[in-house]
Amino acid sequence: MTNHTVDSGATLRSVIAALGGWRTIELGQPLENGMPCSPSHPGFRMALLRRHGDRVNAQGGSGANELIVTGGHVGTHLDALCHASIDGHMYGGVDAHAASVGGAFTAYGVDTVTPFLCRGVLADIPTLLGVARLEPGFGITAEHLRAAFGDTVPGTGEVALIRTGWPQLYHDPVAYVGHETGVPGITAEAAKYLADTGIRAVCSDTIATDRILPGVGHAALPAHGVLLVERGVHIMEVLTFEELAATGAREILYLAVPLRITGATGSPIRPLALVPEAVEDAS
Ligand code: UVW
Repeated sequence: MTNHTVDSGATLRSVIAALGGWRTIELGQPLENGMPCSPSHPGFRMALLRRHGDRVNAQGGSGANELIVTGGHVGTHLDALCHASIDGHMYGGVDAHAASVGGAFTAYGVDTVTPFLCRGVLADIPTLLGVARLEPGFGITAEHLRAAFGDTVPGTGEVALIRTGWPQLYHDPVAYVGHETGVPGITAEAAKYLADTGIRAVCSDTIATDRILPGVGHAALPAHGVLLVERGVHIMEVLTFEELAATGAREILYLAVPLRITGATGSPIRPLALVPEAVEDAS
């Protein structure tokens, strides 16, 4: 064993020991039949194909397994840059049609997205405005974001977590999706402000990140165009920041990993926040 290996091991143990005093908070929603799903995407289904006892071996053992069917943008997920185009072009001017010939994107697919292990900063807009959750169709502006971040603006390679309080409606898929009734979200101007900070991703607790105006539906998503197509900033959706907000923590260690689905436009993720216990105690 070399000295380098010994030092690495010691460093690793001290990092792990330090994180041992930290609390892990789930930022994603469970995947289950009947959960909210955007009208633009196929839903999620899980069916047990084999139950215990369906096939039993000579030793009395049996295995159970399931079939899972899902869209890439269903539940808590990440949008790869190839998910959106404007006038036939994706981020960097790539021809969207040419990049998808063959049934999988050859540019900016979700398999090219490396894991997120970085600082995340929460913009808690309901707390800023003194409400439980934002109104349907409410537009979060750059001014709201500046006020919510204060002196903890996220920076290059980091992620911004935008809280609307909308997961309070997650049990009601029609209200949560808000196709007719609307959903709060960021404006295109707010998306430009976020991209200007240098962040790698915007994480939202709604199904579309963009605001959905009542009566307008999910057809127009201008912040998607700014982030994915013009600025190369990923989007993660259907997160929840309710538990995190209650701790009082505004800066976290953010962890999320998309699946390496070759040439896909999106992937389920399981995002986590790590916060020091001291922050939790302070809330
Ligand atoms: C919606 O806009 C509903 O989701 P996505 O951005 O993944 O298409």
